[in-house]
Amino acid sequence: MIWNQPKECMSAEDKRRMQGERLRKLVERVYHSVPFYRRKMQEMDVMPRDIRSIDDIVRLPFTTKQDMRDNYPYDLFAVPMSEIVRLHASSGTTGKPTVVGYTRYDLSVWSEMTARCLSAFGADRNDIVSVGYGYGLFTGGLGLHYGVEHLGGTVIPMSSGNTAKHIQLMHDFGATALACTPSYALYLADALRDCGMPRDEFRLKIGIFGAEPWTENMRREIEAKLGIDAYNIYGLSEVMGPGVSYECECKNGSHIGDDHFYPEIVSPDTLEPLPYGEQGELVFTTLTKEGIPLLRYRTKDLCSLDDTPCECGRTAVRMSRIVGRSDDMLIIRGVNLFPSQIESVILEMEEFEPHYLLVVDRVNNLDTLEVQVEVRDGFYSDEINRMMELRKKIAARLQSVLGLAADIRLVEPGTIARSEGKAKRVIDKRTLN
Ligand code: DLL
Repeated sequence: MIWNQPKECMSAEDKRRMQGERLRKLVERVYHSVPFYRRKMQEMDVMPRDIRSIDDIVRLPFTTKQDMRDNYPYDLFAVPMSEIVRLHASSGTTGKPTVVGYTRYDLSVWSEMTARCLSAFGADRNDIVSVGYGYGLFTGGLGLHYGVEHLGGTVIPMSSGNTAKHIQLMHDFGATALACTPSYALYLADALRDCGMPRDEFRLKIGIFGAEPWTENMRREIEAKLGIDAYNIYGLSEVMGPGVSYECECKNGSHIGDDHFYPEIVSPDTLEPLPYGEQGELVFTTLTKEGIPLLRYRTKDLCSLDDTPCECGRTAVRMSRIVGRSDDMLIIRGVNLFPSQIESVILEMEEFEPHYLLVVDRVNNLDTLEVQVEVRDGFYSDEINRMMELRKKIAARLQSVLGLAADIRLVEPGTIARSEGKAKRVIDKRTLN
C-alpha cells in the first residue's frame, strides 16, 4: 500500500516546484542561522536570493563529516537547543562522534518516512514488528520504532543481541516482521532452524533490512532460510536515520523520500554532478529539516539514481544498492568504524608501535574484526600474564571507543609488513555475493 499517495506519487513537475520552494526557504534559514553556511556561501559569492529553483542547488557548498566534526557538537544546529528534543550520534573518523539533533517536527517527518517504508513493504496496523536494530545513539532502533507506532502496528523493541530471547519472543508474541541488519538476519535464520520450534509456529512474513551493504544473493538466501519477503531500507544518521529510501514491491531500487531529501550523484573526484544512471557519490540536501539542516551532504556512499517510472506508481527517484564507499569506513555488525579511530587509540598508548592491521571476516554470518598491533620494544615480553594484561587493556579501550568487541593479536615489533607507499591497514575478507 502507498502510505502517502499525494507525496509519493507527485508529478515530476509538481515535485520540482515543491523542491525548489523548499530549497529557497532552507537556504534562507541556514544563511541566517548557521554561521558555517553563511561563511561558506559568502566565500562562494552566493546569496540566498540567487537560489530560485532546485536547479540552483549546484551553486551551494557541500558539507562533509569533517565539517560536522569541526562544528562539534552543536554549531551546525539551526535552532536553539530549547527546540531540540532528541540527539543521536554516529562514528566520526577519529575521537569525536557526529551529533545530530531533531526538533519535534523532524521526528514527525522521520516517523512519516519510516511509516512510508513499512507500508511499501506490505506492513499495516495488523503487523507486529520485532525491531532488532540497536536502541540508543544509533538511529536504527528508535527510527523504526516510531515508524511502526505511526503506522499503527505493534512494535517489539527487542534491540540487538540475545538471539535466543529474540527468537523466543518472536515466536510467543507472533511477530510478523523482523527489522535488523541483513547479516544478523542470516545468523538468526540458522539459530531459528536449530532452536527446536517449528517454522510454522512463527508468523514472520516481512524482513526490513539495512544499515550495511547486502546483495541480491543474500536476499535470496534470507528469503529461502526464513521464508519471508525481504526488503531493503537505507538511511544515515546525518540525514535522518533509516527511511531515507526504501524498496517497494518491485524491488528494483529504493525510492528516496525526495520531497524531504534531495539526492544528487557527483563524481567523488571532481565533485561535478553526474547524470542519472551513472555511478558516483550520493549527496543529500535535507529540504525540510529544522534541527540540523544540511546542504549537499556527501554521504560517501557509491550508487546510481534512476527516475524512470516504477510499476508501483511511486514517482520518487530510486537509488541502486550501495556498491561501495569513497572513503575507508567499514561497517562491522552494523557498527560504522574508521581505521583512523583504531589508529588514534593505538597512538595514545605508549606500549604500541603505530603499526597495525585490521582483518575483517564473516564467520557463520557474523562479522569478525581482528586488530593486529605491534608491541613496542621494552613492552614485549615472553611472560604470558603481562601480554594478557596488555591485550585486555587495549581491548577495553577499543571497545569503549568503537562500541564493538575486537579480537586483539599482539605481535612483535617489526612483524607487520611496512609499505613504501600508502600503508595497507585493512584486509577485508568478506565477499558479499
Ligand atoms: O545505518 C541508519 C539505518 C538504520 C539504515 C537501520 C537502515 C536501517 P548510520 O549508522 O549513520 O545510519 O550509517 C549510515 O550505513 O552511509 C551506508 O554506508 C550504510 N547503510 C545504511 N543502510 C544501508 C543499506 C544507519 N540499506 C551508513 N545498504 C550509510 C547499504 C547501508 N548500506
